[in-house]
Amino acid sequence: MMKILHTADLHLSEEAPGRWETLEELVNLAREEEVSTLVIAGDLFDRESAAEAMRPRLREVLGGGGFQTVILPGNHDFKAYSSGLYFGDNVYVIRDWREPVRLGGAVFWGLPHEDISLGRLAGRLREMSFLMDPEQENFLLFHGELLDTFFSRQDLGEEGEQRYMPARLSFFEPLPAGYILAGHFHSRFAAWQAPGGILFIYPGSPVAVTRRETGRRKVNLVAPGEAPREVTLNSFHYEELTITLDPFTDQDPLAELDRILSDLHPSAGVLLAVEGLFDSSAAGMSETEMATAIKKKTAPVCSGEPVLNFIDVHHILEDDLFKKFRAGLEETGHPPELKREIMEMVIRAFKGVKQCS
Ligand SMILES: [Mn+2]
Repeated sequence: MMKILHTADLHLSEEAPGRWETLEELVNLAREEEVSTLVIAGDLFDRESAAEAMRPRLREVLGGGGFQTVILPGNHDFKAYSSGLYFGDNVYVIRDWREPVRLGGAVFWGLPHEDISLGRLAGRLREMSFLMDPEQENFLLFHGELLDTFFSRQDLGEEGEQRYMPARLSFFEPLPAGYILAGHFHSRFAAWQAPGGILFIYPGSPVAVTRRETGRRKVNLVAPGEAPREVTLNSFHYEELTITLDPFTDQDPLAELDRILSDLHPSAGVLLAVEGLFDSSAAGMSETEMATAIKKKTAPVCSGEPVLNFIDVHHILEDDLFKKFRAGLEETGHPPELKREIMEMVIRAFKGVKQCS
């Protein structure tokens, strides 16, 4: 079997230079791993105009790689391939489901963009199974929604409410193919065994396109005699980070923030939220000063403004009635965690009373 690097949903766009860098990272990886084929299972471009602008550079990057590239048109970029444009030497576009790309010993089939219903797709795959030679090494490139496994629309990119090429795992059963190399599902690397033993793999987007694409991005490496392997990339991705301030510990919230930020991957775009309770007297800074300090510290790594939900409760902590209650609570034999939970509850109750009065 040949060695294949499989990705999808790069959504190349002139406005997002990080995605082009990711293409270069993928090409370098393909070279290092000495793969024979790079498979791009749909949505290489965010839209047609990106293909128009980037095609010359693309020819250079893909053409000089020492491997072949097979591209499947997806729902975002199918128009870019309609007029026989030249994408480079060793770059093949699947334009018809009846006409596979044959490279070395492998046969790459695909379902290019089409508005097709669930029922018609099942029939189409059955027809395709008759065209495939079981003696050959068949791969199917698929860009669409796998209905059995979708947890939410959030797992796609920016797709609105429309279903794109919906399929069920059982539809692939008749195909004499080893792998379905898929795209359209952005959120993460995911693989399933379809009935009949065929492996269906979504590599997830190799670079974050929407804020829902959190965590390091992956690409799929299919090598002879091995299970498909997810390889982690260094590309741009979002990281959700929630910090809960706690007025009952001695830790300095800003030092804690420094520690967390230093552990982040350099390509992460942080989606930060700060919540919890805060004692401005102990910290020696007001709520506004704390908010400003957090914003300043996180500005270089944050994608957008942080969500700041923390509140200063120093006036409650210094209230005589609260102090009395706290002393009483300390004397109970409750475990520390329960004590804290009770204390927080009481602070929130005090806050309510103060706000009403
Ligand atoms: Mn798509």
